[in-house]
Amino acid sequence: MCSANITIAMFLMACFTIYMCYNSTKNFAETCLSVLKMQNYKCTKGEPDTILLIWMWPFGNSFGFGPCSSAFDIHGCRLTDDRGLFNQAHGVMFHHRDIRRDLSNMPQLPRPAFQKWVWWNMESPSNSYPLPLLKDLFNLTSSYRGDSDSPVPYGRITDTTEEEKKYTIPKKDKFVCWVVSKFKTDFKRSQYYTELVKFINVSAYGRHFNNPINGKDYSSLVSSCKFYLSFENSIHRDYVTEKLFNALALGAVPVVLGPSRENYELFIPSKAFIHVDDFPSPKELADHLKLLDQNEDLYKQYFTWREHFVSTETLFGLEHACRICDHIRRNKHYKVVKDLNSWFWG
Ligand SMILES: *[C@@H]1O[C@H](CO)[C@@H](O)[C@H](O)[C@H]1NC(C)=O
Ligand SMILES: *[C@@H]1O[C@H](CO)[C@@H](O)[C@H](O)[C@H]1NC(C)=O
Ligand SMILES: CC(=O)N[C@H]1CO[C@H](CO)[C@@H](O)[C@@H]1O
Repeated sequence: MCSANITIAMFLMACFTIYMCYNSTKNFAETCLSVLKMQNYKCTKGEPDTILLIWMWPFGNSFGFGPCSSAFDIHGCRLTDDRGLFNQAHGVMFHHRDIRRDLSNMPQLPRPAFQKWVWWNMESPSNSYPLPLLKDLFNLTSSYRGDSDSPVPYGRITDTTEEEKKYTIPKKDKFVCWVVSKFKTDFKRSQYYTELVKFINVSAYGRHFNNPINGKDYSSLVSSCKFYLSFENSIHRDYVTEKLFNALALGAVPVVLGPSRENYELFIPSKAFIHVDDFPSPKELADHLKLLDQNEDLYKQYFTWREHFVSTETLFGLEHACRICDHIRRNKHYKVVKDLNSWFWG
């Protein structure tokens, strides 16, 4: 919806003013026409909303359609899961992990020429599988990858408000913590952890350690740790998940294992985290953590970024839908994703 009402009101006032103030021989309508010419104003009623159809809910879970306008300042988007709107939809979103191998749950109707199909995936290549039939099907991509048409990282570092600048590091009664659900011995993170605990004690939680932690205790637990092992389950470019952004938001210094330090620095300030690759071996990392544990001033340096920024988590689902809808609205040109599989899994 454009600000059409305000524009029309201003337009009529301009007509009226000119009509009254100048001894014009023209009638009111003619005066208006000349104002239109003067303004070169296209009197459109406002562009119709861009319709984005969510063909399948991610993992079957509805995330609820909040308005894109209040959450992301994105206007002119209408999100729907009503398949009856297929022929009108400007974009249709398909969640990769919910697509059947034989595509039997994809639309069987002919696709309108203007419609763009969006491939949507937040899982890493290791946690999702390429489907051969998806090769030349999509027009746009929505994922955590920075080179997606509509990239949505798992979290963001944003400016603080004046209120948020007053920050105190939460009280600590734990040294290094880790919460993990999947502990597979072939995961790099499991191997690193096994070495690390030879040199330091880690407070470990989760199913694998028979020490489950429920959702509501998670935040206070992480806040009470000096360091948090933000270890990714698989190593891929830009695959930097909520394990990192949560630790930053909750005031534990993240020790990361994932893509390169350089890659992390595209997302968060270089001095906000410790990378396992900063050290030749787990022993040296352990020594550094022990040093920081003893030296409050050194430890505090990992929080200087916090004077200027905060860490915020992505609203899974809604943010993807709103951002891709906005992208479709702004980019009307023809576009195809040539070889999805070699781009994402190659
Ligand atoms: C872990 O903590 C226990 C009890 O405080 C201590 O005896 C042990 O030496 C610690 N282990 C390491 C590797 O620091
Ligand atoms: C979208 O991609 C498909 C498959 O590559 C293509 O046939 C179609 O014309 C494209 N549509 C638009 C609007 O770009
Ligand atoms: C401002 C304006 O339009 N003035 C016009 C008023 O009417 C006389 C006579 O028709 C014109 O000569 C002026 O230009």
